[in-house]
Amino acid sequence: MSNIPHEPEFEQAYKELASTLENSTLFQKNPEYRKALQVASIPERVVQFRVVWEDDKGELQVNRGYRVQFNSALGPYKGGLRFHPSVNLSILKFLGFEQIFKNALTGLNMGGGKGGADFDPKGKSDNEIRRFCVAFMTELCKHIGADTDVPAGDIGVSGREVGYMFGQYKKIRNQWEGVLTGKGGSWGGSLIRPEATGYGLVYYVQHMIKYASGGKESFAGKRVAISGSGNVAQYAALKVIELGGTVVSLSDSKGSLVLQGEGSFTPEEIALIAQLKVERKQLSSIANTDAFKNKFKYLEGERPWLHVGKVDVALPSATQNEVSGEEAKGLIAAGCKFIAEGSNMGCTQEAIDIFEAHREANKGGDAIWYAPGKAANAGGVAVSGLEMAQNSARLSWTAEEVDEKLKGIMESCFHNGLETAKEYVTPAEGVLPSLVAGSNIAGFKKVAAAMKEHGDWW
Ligand code: NDP
Ligand code: 8G0
Repeated sequence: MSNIPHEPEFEQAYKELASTLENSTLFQKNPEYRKALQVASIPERVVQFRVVWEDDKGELQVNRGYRVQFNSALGPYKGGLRFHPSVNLSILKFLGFEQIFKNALTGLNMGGGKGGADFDPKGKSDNEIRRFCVAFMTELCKHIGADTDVPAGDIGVSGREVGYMFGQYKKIRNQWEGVLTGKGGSWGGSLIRPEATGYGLVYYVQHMIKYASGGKESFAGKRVAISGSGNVAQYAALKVIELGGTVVSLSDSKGSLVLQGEGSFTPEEIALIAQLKVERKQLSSIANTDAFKNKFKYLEGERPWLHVGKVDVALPSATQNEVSGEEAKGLIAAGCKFIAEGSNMGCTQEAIDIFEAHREANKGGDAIWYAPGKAANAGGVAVSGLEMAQNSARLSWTAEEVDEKLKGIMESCFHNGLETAKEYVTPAEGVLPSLVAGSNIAGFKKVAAAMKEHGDWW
């Protein structure tokens, strides 16, 4: 690429994908795909706008709003909206870029996009959040639609915000349509959508464990370190517990809660944390209560990875670049065998390189296996795709039906990555296939082929 503006997160995501394609036989077999990558790395369209709203004191506030419409080869642009003070074009471009290939891996007809605003929901009243959502959608509604671009939540945007935005879309466009996913259950939302990313992540890791152990092991008895305490982390933790595993950590942007001694986070403790997060509070506010202080250590300003003791599985589920190279080494030293990203780009490139090297270094003993977010966390957007399908058909499936479809999609995400890696990266004897390379190649090939048939490149 030439003349790239300074977009560190986007460059990181681009290089991670491009390097795995370069190091495979893909470009030898299909040299013309280099052109496709060049074209696909520029968004089809980026919408940027101002969002002016009034705070509770009656004062004017202004934020930056965005929607990156990255690729529509496989379907309408699809991807979440993030409200966080760190939001900028580099972050949304990296998220939109990842989304293209992730959505391809789900096997559903969705293109890739991402949006959001540099608005900080923390410290805002419910009324301020509602006014912000209304102001944000007043502009965004001109650029989206059920067959054009279908946003959803992400960090800082939950069902409550999706509701306010849906209402404003409907008022202005005078159309009730499946323009957003993650809607409320009584007005078009799919059952299992709130659970889908966390559950899907654990379903995916079940396949990793089963494959790596030759069918002998499962989550039962495994110690699992999780970061984050939002939507993805909460439901990943609940599913791990349901499957007989032990959850030893959760965290937020201010610090980590780490289990001391035996036991696990319980569903009741996770429910308490979920309520806290609805109120936009920090884990620090419960760390010193009787219910938590004897069982968990609160580590202010720390991520959990170097404090969790012996673990088998690590599930980064908070935000990008939340596992450093040092932390990757620490996790390996602590016995961690499976790392799967609930968050997007949860691992730094240094961490990925270390995990991937150990996949090859440990030929004789237990290998370490890393799953990238674009495969492991695809369950969320997959169920969003199922929500779109239900809205179009004007019907709703039961929780069991959606959960079964989610399990099937996660299984095929896993096997697609695995088999594609075997096909395009010659594996050394006894070495686990690279799920990063396989997932990137599988997602990219599908998108590149559709783009070619549309005349997007030739
Ligand atoms: P939530 O807003 O529900 O939770 C985010 C969690 O991560 C909170 O615990 C938050 O802490 C923490 N966090 C956010 N930003 C930072 C930061 N800069 N540093 C440290 N901690 C941070 O978001 P989700 O659970 O929905 O999203 C988590 C990750 O999963 C994101 O990377 C998202 O893109 C990804 N993802 C989400 C999907 C979904 O369906 N929701 C689907 C696929 C991926 P605090 O409470 O202190 O802000
Ligand atoms: O449902 C969605 O479109 C969605 C929402 C939040 C995150 C993601 C993702 O895949 O990263 C998708």
